[in-house]
Amino acid sequence: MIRFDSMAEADDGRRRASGTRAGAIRSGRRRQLLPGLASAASLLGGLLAFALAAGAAGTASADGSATRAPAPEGAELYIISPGDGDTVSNPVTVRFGLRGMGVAPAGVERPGTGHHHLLIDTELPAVDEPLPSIPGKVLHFGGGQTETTLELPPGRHTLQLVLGDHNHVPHDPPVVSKRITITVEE
Ligand SMILES: [Cu+2]
Repeated sequence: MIRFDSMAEADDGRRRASGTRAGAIRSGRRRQLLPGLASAASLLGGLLAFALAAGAAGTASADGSATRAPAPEGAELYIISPGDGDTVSNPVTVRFGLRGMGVAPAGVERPGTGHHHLLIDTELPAVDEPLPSIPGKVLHFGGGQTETTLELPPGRHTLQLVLGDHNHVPHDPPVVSKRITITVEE
């Protein structure tokens, strides 16, 4: 775990220092070399970026709520697969769909972009502050990922996507997918 932590910090530092494009390329290359470690480090990097963003006082406006990035009209977020009502088995691959906006890693401020958050068996959190990070419940994809693979307990589960801006704050208006229900079989 210590090794993961130090890799994540290094990854986060590089990403902030060198800009996203170079960071993304480097991160892509490392992913090929060390698939398991790289994805864990990338996830932790996203969580660290979230912690940094949540701790940055500069992101809050005078009334205490975070500044929200505008969402382009007609932006649409949806779960490509699985489908609503599907019965699936583990591992469950969830593919994220986005129309009318682009995906950018956390920390990158670019109009009309954001990164994905997956809500598992969870109501939509407050949309005027950074989305929380709750293992197994509220997942951040701060590396700009557009799919993930989950291991879920057997039974019914809900999945919903919400886009967050560079500070993990939902856009205005919030870009949220339909909440789907799936059944995971034993
Ligand atoms: Cu986030």
